[in-house]
Amino acid sequence: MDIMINFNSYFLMNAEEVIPYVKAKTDFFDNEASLSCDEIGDGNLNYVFRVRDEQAGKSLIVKQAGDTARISDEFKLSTNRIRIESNVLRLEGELAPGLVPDVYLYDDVMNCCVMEDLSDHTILRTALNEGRIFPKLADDLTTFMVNTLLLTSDVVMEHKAKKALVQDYINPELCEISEDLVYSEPFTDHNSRNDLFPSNKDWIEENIYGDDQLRFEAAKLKFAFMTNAQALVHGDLHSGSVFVKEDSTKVIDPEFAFYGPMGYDIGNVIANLMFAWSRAYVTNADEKYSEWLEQTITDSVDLFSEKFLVSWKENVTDIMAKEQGFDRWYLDTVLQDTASVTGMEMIRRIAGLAKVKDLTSIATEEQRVTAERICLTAAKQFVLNAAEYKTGKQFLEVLKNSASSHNMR
Ligand code: SR1
Ligand code: MG
Repeated sequence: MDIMINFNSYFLMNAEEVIPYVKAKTDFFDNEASLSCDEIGDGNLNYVFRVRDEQAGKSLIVKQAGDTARISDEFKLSTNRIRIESNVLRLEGELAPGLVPDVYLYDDVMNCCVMEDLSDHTILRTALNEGRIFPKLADDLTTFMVNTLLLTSDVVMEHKAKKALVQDYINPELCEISEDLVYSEPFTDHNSRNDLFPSNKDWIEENIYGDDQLRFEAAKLKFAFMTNAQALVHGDLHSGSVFVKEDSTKVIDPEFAFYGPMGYDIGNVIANLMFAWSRAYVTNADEKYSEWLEQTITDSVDLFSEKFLVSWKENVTDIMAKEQGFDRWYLDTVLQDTASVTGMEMIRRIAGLAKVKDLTSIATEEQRVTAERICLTAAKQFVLNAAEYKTGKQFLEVLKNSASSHNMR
């Protein structure tokens, strides 16, 4: 029996309450449908419910934001992030059709986004940890990134319209999380929140906290992240923010979106593929899978560059951006940022608070120690020599050279 609730003022819902909510706020299901609901969220910030009408074979997702992060009450967060997520998903759906879920409703009272259920897809990180191959992944992700990044930048958009978007997507609290967790704490542990694998603690203290040059580069990158309002970035494009199935890729969770450096998204994609590769390397995964991962890493860089230059020709409007050679110069700066962020993301997921299962679920201590050191050694190269890496092959070489230097085979 449905419970009677008024949804005119905000409260955090449980699964039972989500059913009448969906009936009151959408006409997605038949009035008489018998619905079931489960909380399925495993992210760090929000509550995610799947509502199903089993008989009709229909389902949708309700995502609700609380005013603290799910991972810890320490993070006080405005529920404005769900507005950002809903609106950015809609915009990304226009710029990159078919590559994000459909949004059915944004509710600014209950701070909910009601959207398409993608339960026929799997979270990319889970699928990668199972050694599964997705032939379209690099193609889809590079299309998503070129379209959402270049088309929201000053070189394409009318400048006042772009500035209006910058204003619309000011996202101070979620940016602060990245400023702290990506750009500060992994180098200083000043908040004592870093969670180091005990067998790598001394190594990290010596090679990360103890590397003055690395810390100096990280400081420069922090302020570039905070001030370079280049494009509307997704802001958290790791492999937990991508749903996949054989012939489909969907990018989800753009609640960290803001105007920042394009390389922030591309670097996140590359770093998270590199976690998967490192896991595959130390666990002696199937060769076909490792080869596909290597191809996906190189393609993610090279297809991005190719598509970026094609889209530039078709879409750039700014008069000075049309100067000869400016496209390649601009792309090179994006690739440099990509290398830096690849390194920063790899460092923060090992030396910081928020971890990735690719590494934490490695079963043996020796394999995990090695995988973490492979990533960290490569990461330092990316941060310290970011301007050197312009092709997918060069990106991959850094990782493979690092693996050879920590050879455990
Ligand atoms: C407190 S949130 C921790 C991390 O989870 C999100 O997905 C972001 O990556 C953030 O840094
Ligand atoms: Mg997320």
